[in-house]
Amino acid sequence: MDQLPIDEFLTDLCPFEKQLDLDDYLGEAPRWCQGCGDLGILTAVQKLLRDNQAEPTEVVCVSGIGCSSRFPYYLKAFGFHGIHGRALPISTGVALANPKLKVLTVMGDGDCFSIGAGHWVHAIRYNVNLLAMVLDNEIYGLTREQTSPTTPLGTRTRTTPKGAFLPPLNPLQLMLGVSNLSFLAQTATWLPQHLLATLQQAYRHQGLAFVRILQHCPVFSPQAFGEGGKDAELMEFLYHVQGIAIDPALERFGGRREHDPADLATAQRLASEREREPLGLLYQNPDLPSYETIRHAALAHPSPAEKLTLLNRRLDRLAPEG
Ligand SMILES: Cc1ncc(C[n+]2csc(CCOP(=O)(O)OP(=O)(O)O)c2C)c(N)n1
Ligand code: SF4
Repeated sequence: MDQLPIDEFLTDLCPFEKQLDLDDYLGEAPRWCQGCGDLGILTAVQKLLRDNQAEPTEVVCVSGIGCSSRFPYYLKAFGFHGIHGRALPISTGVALANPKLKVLTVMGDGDCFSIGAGHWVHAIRYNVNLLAMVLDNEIYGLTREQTSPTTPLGTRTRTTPKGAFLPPLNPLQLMLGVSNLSFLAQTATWLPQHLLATLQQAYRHQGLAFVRILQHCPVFSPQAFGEGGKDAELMEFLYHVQGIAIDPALERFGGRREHDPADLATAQRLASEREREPLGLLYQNPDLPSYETIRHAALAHPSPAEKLTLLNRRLDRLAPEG
């Protein structure tokens, strides 16, 4: 009798024991520019899925339009390369249609904070189960260097050759003012360990976990964020037992400040100061129910009085007219 090779025999015995590794999440070869921070984010997301042993068939990556929005091609999972500014409503639909899927939303700063701003605010309020990432390079990359909502005042771009006229939007401050915010963190592409640790915490969160990732774009905004983290004076790591762990090796990239992520008022103050970019978990409320939880609870468990009303309505339909 032929013998099964040992690997096949073990897989037959326990089909769910196969360990997923990084290769299982590799999609097409990325076509981002050399040195683009998006490459590091892709690696971090692949490690995140590997560490959580997420089946690629149970992950959906949804994006808008932009350099950053090419993400779904490069990640092996289900993908939806959507419409500029519309990644969040598409993601909301996916998450509500099948709550078992892990939904990863990828947007650029123009995508989310400009054309998608209305969706951005309401997605936060709805608190659907999503991991939403904004890859913020302070410029429109794909369309080659137009001013975005986060472009600093005075920056020369193709749309403002004499320098941006308006002070930039402060996305952290805005989000910390939206009712029902449940998770907000900030990290950066030149800090791979911090980036992965932040995504891990966001992945575990129930509700909308929003992560703004300061993204180095060496082509159109090389000067942004102190030339991609070179100026440690501009950055400050937030630490707390409930927050994101900080490797001591990171200290040369910025200062440190203790911050309790349950403290909304201090998070709002930190976000508005703007002297230094806070890196870490700004705010988390694990007790806020997600929209799915609220809706499914309402549908699945009508109260006795609601059941009686529903029953009476059905019986009324059967009653003869007149
Ligand atoms: C409705 C619509 N308006 C405008 C565009 C043109 N457009 C495509 S990408 C983009 C901006 C991309 O910048 P950002 O969102 O910051 O992403 P990045 O390319 O920097 O990753 C614009 C204006 C479009 N595709 N669709
Ligand atoms: S233009 Fe900038 S954001 Fe776009 S791929 Fe190149 S480096 Fe990345």
